[in-house]
Amino acid sequence: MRSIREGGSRNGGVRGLPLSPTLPHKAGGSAPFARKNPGSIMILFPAIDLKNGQCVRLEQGDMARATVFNLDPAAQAQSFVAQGFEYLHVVDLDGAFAGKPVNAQAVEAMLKTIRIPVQLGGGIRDLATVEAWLAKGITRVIIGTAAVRDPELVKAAAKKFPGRVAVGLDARDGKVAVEGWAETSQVTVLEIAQRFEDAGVAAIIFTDIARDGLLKGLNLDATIALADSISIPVIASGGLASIEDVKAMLTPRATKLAGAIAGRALYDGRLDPAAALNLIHDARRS
Ligand code: AMZ
Repeated sequence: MRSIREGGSRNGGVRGLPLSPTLPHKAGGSAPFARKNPGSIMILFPAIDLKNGQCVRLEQGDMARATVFNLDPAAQAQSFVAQGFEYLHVVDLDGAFAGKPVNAQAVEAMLKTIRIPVQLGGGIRDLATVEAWLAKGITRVIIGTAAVRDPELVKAAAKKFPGRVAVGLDARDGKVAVEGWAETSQVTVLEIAQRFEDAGVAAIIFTDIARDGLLKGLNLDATIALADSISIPVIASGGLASIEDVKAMLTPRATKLAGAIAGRALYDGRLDPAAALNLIHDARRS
């Protein structure tokens, strides 16, 4: 078990928009995609995964199956902003394997370039690293491995930085994978998620590893089942393939979900950002 180190208490600059996926939302409405949960809105997060300072997509989290999509992550981030996205999802893949930040330079370059909120995961395993990223302008940190191995870290961080700590739970055969998904733990997603019910965690980002990077469609059934079992907002990740996934996210059965992460579908051009964001904005207005 890792020890929790106390760092400085500087509170980082919050970049404009939503700290948590639960934003004020106009209640009511009867459009086909109306969301009945007045406490949440759907956010579509474009993903930037960093490997060797470059922007890549993996297949099922396998570093040997990486496609480089952009040599310049800051330019990629800027392009997502220009497309109208509101909140960026960034993973330091080398960091997730190393257990500490590795692509910090690329992340900092992104933070200097864009002004929308950024959530960042990968290698965030102690309080000092949480604090350092929040101080640098990351809006919300994502904790994966340490949520399994060192749950007290998540609790301490969420207490100290309310609304700014998310938990990343990545499932392989129902069990949570850790250390860059190189290891599979013996615990289920629900078991881990329940540990944090009262901890003030902003969101659970649930990834179905079997689908990740393979454009198989989101695993909405499992994601909704998780969201129905806990009160923490849940964000769906892994496999988002087309506008059909976005539509499904906006149907009444998915109202509890707080968002979805889009990766390869955006890079491959299979998901038109304007069409996706229009649907989401229409749903918010309804
Ligand atoms: O694709 C992978 N192999 C991978 C990945 N995308 N491994 C970890 N991660 C992401 C998780 C989470 O956002 O989805 O890294 C974050 C967790 O990192 P850590 O270091 O806290 O376990």
